[in-house]
Amino acid sequence: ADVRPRVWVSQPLFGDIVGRLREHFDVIETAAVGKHPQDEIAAMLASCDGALVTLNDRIGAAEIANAPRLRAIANVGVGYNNLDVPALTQAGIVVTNTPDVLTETTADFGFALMMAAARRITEAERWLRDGQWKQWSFETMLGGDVHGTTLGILGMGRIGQAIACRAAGFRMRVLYHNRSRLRADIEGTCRAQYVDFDTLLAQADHLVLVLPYSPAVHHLIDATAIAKMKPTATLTNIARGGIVDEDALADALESGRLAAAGLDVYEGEPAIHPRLLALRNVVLTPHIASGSLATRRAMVSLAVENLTAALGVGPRAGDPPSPVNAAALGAQ
Ligand code: 8YV
Repeated sequence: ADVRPRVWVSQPLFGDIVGRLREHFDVIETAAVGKHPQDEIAAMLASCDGALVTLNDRIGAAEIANAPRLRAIANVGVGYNNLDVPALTQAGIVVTNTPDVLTETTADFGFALMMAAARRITEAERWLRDGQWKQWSFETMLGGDVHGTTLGILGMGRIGQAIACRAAGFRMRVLYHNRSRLRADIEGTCRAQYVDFDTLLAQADHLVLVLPYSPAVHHLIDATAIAKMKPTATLTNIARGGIVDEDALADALESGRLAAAGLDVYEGEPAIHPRLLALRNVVLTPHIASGSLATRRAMVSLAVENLTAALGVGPRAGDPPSPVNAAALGAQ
């Protein structure tokens, strides 16, 4: 008798969407939310043909060493730095991610975080809730402007471009830096101008990080980079925490070398750098930039579609909508 392929879902996701997997697969859902010990991940993968994972799950050569049946890993998220893609490709395992469906929602949030940092929205609310608003005064919680200033976007992919489009409505000048320059027509649509990294740092009133994480960009925003920024500038990070040297950022925010920051991602998340926690001029959110209900559902839905197709069943058998390593796909 045919043995149904088995897939692992590494944490509870939307049950009605994940349930679609049961049409083709035996599904093992881990009930615990959060990071699993690496040996537990390896043990799960050992008996599975596919897995639906999140940024909590780090998977590389060690975790797949005893997983002979494993053919596909669908990451719920556009960023996949939790996965060692070269090692998985080597093993012929298809990796997929969830681009596009989260672009606009994530851009909304990046813009909101930048505005909250510039206009001190959460700091002001905290002050009010603390009962410190005794009387209206002209000089309460003065912030920096957003409209008419220069927005710097580091990483001009889909989300960066969506942020640039929003900036047009605020009559901002948009500068960007990216591994490669955009095509002229796309630059025109985004009304964004390409500059080198140092110029971006020097001219941005609000710098937003939206680049994918790789070891090459680890602590790209360090003390040296921050020293090139305007002391009135804000820094917003909706990419990955490891891009920013949090000690250097805390130094700059404490000393007034930088006006404010908006952070949705952290190097050791969910742990937060204690010096950042203690500062007033930083807005801190728990990695929720893609977190509208509709978008998170669309992400899981796309991941389910990817996993099903990558495992060779369903309407798109063999043709997952968003593969990361097309080479592994061809090899199957
Ligand atoms: C996800 C993200 O919530 O897409 C990404 O890269 O960081 C977030 O949208 C996260 O990846 C879930 O796994």
